[in-house]
Amino acid sequence: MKLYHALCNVGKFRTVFDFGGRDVAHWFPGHMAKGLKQMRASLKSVDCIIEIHDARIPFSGRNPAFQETLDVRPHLLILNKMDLADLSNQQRILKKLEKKGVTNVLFTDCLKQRDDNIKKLVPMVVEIIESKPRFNRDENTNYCLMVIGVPNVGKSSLINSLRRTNLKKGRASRVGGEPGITKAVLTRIQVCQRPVMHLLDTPGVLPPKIESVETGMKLALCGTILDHLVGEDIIADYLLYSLNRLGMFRYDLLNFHMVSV
Ligand SMILES: Nc1nc2c(ncn2[C@@H]2O[C@H](COP(=O)(O)OP(=O)(O)OP(=O)(O)O)[C@@H](O)[C@H]2O)c(=O)[nH]1
Ligand SMILES: [Mg+2]
Repeated sequence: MKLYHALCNVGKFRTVFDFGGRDVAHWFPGHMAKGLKQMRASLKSVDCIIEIHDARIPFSGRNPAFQETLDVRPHLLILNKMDLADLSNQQRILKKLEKKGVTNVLFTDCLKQRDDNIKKLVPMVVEIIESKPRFNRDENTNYCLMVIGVPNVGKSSLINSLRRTNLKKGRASRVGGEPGITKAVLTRIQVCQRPVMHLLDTPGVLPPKIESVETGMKLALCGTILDHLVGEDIIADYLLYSLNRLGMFRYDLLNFHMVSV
């Protein structure tokens, strides 16, 4: 119904979105705390954290718990699904992230058969790790990385893409269109032979306290929260509101761009 009203009002676009006093608490299942605990327990053997986030929302919805609890290791931020994002102002995104202290950033498309940026990952990670002391693990020449991020951003796809690119090997981790495909911290999966590099896949973990309903809505639009928990109609209405606000009236192009958020 709301969507119908919004469509009838084209020309009088809303400047604010009415979230109707929604409470985001129930969008975030309790099992995610368990996932974070498992990650912390596996940290000892980890040389570098690879945090993946959706390139369409580079400034919203990253889990602050990752920074707080896992920040003891060097960090690389991957902005994945770049094929769905408007990256005409990539430099502005990088500058803004740098101001927030995020200096190691790589844009990727894990579905692409040959993504040049995926090829850059191993050398970039080696450089990041070697620029810091290796926590009593200097004698070990193998690298172990942990892949973290909110649900459905492509953590398992990245692992498969790295295996395809570096080892010419098939899938090792299950991928799916819905959040919550990976359920537990998995065993080590090899992704490179020279140097020997393993990754730990992890379940997606949403922030326990989301900063605002709007951020929650952006996360929902990117498929990180199951649609029915939020409500399909309000997600569609928020998408319409966002497209109108950005002056994008090709509603058939459901490839929304929210790079400034
Ligand atoms: N367009 C596009 N889709 C992608 C990309 N990477 C992954 N996907 C899709 O995103 C969905 C989620 O991918 P997964 O690899 O299962 O994501 P995940 O982060 O491991 O998800 P959870 O284990 O549920 O937390 C799948 O439908 C993938 O095919 C990408 O670069 N571009
Ligand atoms: Mg997964």
